[in-house]
Amino acid sequence: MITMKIPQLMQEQYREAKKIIEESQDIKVYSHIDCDGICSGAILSTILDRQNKEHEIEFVNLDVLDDIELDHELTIFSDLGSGQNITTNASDNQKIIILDHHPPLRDLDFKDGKNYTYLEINPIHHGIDGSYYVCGGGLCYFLAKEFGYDDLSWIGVLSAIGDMQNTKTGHFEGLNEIIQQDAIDGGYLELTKNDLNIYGRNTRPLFVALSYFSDVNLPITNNTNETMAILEELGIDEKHNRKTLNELTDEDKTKLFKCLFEMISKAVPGKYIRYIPQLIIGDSYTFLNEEETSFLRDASEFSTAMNACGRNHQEKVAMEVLKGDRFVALDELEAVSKDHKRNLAQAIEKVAGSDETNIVEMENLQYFDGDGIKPEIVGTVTGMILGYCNWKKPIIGFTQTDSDGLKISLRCSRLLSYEGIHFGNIIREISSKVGGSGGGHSMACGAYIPIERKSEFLELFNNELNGKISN
Ligand SMILES: [Mn+2]
Repeated sequence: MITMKIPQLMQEQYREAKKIIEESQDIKVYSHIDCDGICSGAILSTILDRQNKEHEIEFVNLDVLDDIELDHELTIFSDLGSGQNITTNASDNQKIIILDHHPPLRDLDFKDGKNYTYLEINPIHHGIDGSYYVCGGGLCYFLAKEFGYDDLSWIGVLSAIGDMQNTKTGHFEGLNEIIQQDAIDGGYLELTKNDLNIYGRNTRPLFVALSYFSDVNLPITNNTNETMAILEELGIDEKHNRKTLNELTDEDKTKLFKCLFEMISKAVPGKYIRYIPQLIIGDSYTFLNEEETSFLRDASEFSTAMNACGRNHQEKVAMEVLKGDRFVALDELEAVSKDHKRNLAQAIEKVAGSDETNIVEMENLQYFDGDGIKPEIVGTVTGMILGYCNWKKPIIGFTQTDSDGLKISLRCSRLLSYEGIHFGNIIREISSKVGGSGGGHSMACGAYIPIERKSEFLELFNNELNGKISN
């Protein structure tokens, strides 16, 4: 049941945004480089196409936005802008629209004495949580809906998956529920409640998919011999037909659930047992307009491909796929994803492949030096390294940026975040103490700091976690 509605004031903002767009000719869109930002850009671009509006889209990192020059009649910022000083160079008669779900710098009634149009749509201004209730793509979808383009709802769903809006409960809440319902009603989305939640349901053989389980170190983690043995034992894939999760009957799924539940119960301290169902059960999302065996069919896999493009500066390829190109752009997307996977595998091999361990364990955390790993992929690599180390502690990856700074990525088992540790907040605090900046989600976050303050950062971080990590 849908319990949240778009607040009236926010709805009025959408009407205003529609009017501003209709009255503008020369339009520029800035959007973020991740899945959410790419979905946002694709929705906006589709609206503008359908309205016959000339427009330019640029996918950017947050750091290029501060004091940005505005060269167009209307500049739209999506999935970013609320937290950056984008108004510094705004001149009279220019127009700005922001659709962002990150903490805003400016109030709802922001005015700076100049005479330009400023419209910021941010759920936080309306008391709506921007981490779990709506993200950038969702905000853009509601604008599309204002124009009557409900058919873009599925992209709103994809953005929310990419933004991990459902991680706390395994399903969508708040305004995300409205988007999900629109996509179901339109026939674009099939929602399977409380499905087995294992990544790669359409494209990975189950014995491979299971081996990537890394929230807890299990006998099956990174061990396909073990996963094959288990599937055989359960009678799910006795002949090694390389079944995918999607091909399993409900009965088989129940068997597998029980098996995983038991296995995890044996591996975790008692206090975590109540969180186990959340680790393996969640709603799954199928895009009905995609081919059955395509990696675009499952929302999680689709979002991975979007992120792969972002990490490799191919956001436009991703956007064209979202806008409907299933030929040229889709081929390019597959090539980007393939390259991306190879780069990740090489990086993992470098960190976790050899006998000598590159992972250094401190009292409350562990880290590795990812020298040579591109800053764009160090986060993904860090997440994958989790399967090779102590899951009870967060893992931190370091790599150097082009500008001689240090990029930090942190990942941890979802169990740590279910227990209430918010690493995004902790990393924001600690990185600012050493002259950097950071933030993010409770279990996936990052920061940039000056390179010479690395050991200080580690020391402070380790101390901050005293009493919070069980050894
Ligand atoms: Mn976002």
